[in-house]
Amino acid sequence: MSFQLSFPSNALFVGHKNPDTDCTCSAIAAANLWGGTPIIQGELNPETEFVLAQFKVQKPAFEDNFAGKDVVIVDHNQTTQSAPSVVEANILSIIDHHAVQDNFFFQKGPIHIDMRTVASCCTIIADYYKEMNVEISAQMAGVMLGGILSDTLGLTVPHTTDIDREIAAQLAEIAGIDSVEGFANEMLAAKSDLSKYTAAEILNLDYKDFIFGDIKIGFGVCESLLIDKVIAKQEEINAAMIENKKGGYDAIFFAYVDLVTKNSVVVGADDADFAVLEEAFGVAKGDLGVTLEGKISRKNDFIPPVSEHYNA
Ligand SMILES: [Mn+2]
Repeated sequence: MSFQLSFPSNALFVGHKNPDTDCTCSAIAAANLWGGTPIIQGELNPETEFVLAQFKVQKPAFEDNFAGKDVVIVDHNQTTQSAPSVVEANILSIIDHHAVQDNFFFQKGPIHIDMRTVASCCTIIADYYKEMNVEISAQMAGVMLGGILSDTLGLTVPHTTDIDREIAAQLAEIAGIDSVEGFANEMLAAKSDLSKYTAAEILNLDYKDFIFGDIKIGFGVCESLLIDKVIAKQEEINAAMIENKKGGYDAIFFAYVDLVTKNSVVVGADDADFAVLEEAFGVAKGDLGVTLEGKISRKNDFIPPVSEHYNA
């Protein structure tokens, strides 16, 4: 007899706050595989909406009360990325690909944890379908492909692994996507259309809280093919950052990520935040902020030096 992962049918598959395509599609595909309900903890971004519409997959239900509920956490492992009630949930499993740092979902008893060094949580979920010999429908292949292409920016980020590439190719075939690059570009275009959002919404669209000891920071990221249109709103975005900082934060950071050049400019809410950035990255502030060439990933490029700075 060998270990077989299974969950009760009332399990909630929960992605992180400020949902992105990878966490949403991981929750959908995992709930489809094991049975249960996919959950989002916020409004979907335009890229995720595009992917779900493309494969005619229903948007998951919103939920942020997890007290006493059976929960499978996907695409995050820190309490700071979930609603506060998650500490009262009965967490059954954590399936993720992020660094284990502070504020881990510690539990009283043993739980199933599967953390892999791949570039997308959807890669892990797709691998479970293969391991469990469950046929992947065209719809599920499409959403999982969407998650992988989102987190890897079309398989281009340096931390993309061969497993991500191999699984993406298999999913593309099942989903009937002839050109992975073409589909990835459509996703990037959908993600880059931020015309309907206010500056505060842009700041909070892909925004995560981090706690390093006594320090709490917020870190927003905006990835766009049309980053100049976002930079044009820098004054309003800065005002929104100052507003966020009043909510009990020690610092607020925001990265303007240019998907054309693959460079980023990271800004702080005020001079104190900029001083942290200059020290953490060893780069002097320019007109807009701290320019990081060839660095675009919050998980791999932005958070490690900031974490090191605060934990030093
Ligand atoms: Mn992810």
